[in-house]
Amino acid sequence: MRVSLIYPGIAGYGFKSLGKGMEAGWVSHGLAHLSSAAKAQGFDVNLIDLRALSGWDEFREELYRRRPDVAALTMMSVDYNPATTAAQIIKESLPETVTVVGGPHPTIMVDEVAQIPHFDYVVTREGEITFPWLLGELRDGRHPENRILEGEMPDLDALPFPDRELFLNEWRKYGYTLDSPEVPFVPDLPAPFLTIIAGRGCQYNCNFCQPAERLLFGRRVRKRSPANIIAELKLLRDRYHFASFMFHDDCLTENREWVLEFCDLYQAEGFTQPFFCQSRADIIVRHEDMVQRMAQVGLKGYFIGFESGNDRVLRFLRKGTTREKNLAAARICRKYGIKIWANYMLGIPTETREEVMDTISMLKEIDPDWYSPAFYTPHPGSDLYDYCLEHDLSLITSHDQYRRNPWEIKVKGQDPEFLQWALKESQRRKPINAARRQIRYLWGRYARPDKVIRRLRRMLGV
Ligand code: B12
Ligand code: SF4
Repeated sequence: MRVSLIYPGIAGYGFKSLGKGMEAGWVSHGLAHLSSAAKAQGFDVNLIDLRALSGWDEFREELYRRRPDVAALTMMSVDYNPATTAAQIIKESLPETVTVVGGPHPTIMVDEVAQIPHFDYVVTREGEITFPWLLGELRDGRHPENRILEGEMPDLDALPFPDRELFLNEWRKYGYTLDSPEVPFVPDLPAPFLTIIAGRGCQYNCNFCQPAERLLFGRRVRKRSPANIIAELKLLRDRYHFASFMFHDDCLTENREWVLEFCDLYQAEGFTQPFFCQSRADIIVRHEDMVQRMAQVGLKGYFIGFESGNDRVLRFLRKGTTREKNLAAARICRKYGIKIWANYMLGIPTETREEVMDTISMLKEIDPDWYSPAFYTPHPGSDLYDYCLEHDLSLITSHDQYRRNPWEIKVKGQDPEFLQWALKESQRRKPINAARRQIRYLWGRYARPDKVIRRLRRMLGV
């Protein structure tokens, strides 16, 4: 039985976008896990990655070439249109092929997705147990009557490691002979670079995100054991000689003991590769010792959702932090040389101009290494999305608009000109900070003794 997994992630950069930044340079761990789970049960699995193709004609050609018995698609809300178009083309080209869809959007908006006739089966929640089961049923000629199947939670340590080669082999066919399994996104994470996931779920309750995470992964955070992560990292070290990596977990650091155990094992096994992960300001403030330990073993940067510099807005967002904690967390990061990727939002429902100005002033204090602003976007599955619908605030008319972009404001009642100004101003450093950074950059580039020695050696040929 031939199974084609289909990655529809072209909402951002479109077709022929492989290698362009995070969106088109990273594997989908969801599909990579489904692949290894299905292969473990003997199924023949391949991948069609829309990001590698030139357009829908080439997609049709790939379908005819592979003639899958089952085509399975993953879908975030933003992927709705390309995933639906792909399913329609599959049904037109190969009517016998059974189509299955799963992922965040089908889990959160199951009724909407179930209405699409091009999908034969909709799998909600996690797929590693249910998907191979469904394949087995289909192989044996049984077609489960229920089109909507609820996935089960697997024991994460018992799962085979995600099948990265599914993606990398496919990318190589299209000439992407990367010197890195995945695309690094900051100079602090050198190639070969890759991403990894240590667990699923999030115990926090931000209203612009939850309950989507709980719907997908359940109420409790489940983590792979540190030993299981280390075993995968060892395999990845042997196979790809990775020089850096990043954890994708929503919040790697919610469990201090887990983190400390991971750090001990990471060091004991001789790993020194730098890594990034997501954390939260309140956790950083609460567990400075953990931050220090992470920095000792290789942590180079945290993604932090500061979101706002105003306490009322932070309460409205149920963020569980305060402006003061945000600032304190940034100071702690600086103390241990950890770089800051600052996620924040502008144009949040109910937010006033003064409150936006608080976010701007907070960012000037934090002076992050990278600014990651977003105009607030109501994402299905979140309480704030429901609030926007109830108050008729959403300006979203197509699923494509769930994508973050710097030109489109997604909720009503905002002053676009002011928000565009705020977007720029929030990223303008204080002159003193800008000068300090410039000096540090020039020193690093031209005046570091090791670099000077290397340059001299190169010049002299010794
Ligand atoms: C890594 C990540 C990214 C990466 C994606 C890299 C990649 N190539 O996959 C990047 C940074 C590019 C990204 C971008 C965005 N992301 Co994102 N991302 C994540 C994150 C943190 C991890 C994804 C992951 O790998 N999870 C682990 C795997 C194992 O889980 P999974 O993919 O869900 O798959 C499991 C199940 O869903 C299911 N399943 C999935 N597919 C299928 C298919 C079938 C057939 C079956 C049976 C089952 C099944 O089985 C899988 C195994 O159990 C999640 C949050 C999270 N913790 O999952 C958010 C998340 C998926 N992202 C989200 C969002 C909103 C975005 C953005 C829209 C943000 C923005 N404003 O720009 C963009 C969209 C990018 C685009 N395509 O245009 C939301 C999606 C919400 C929604 N309603 O769709 C999430 C859930 C975060 C959140 N809580 O809000 N993201
Ligand atoms: S925004 Fe981040 S911390 Fe908040 S609930 Fe979602 S995943 Fe958790």
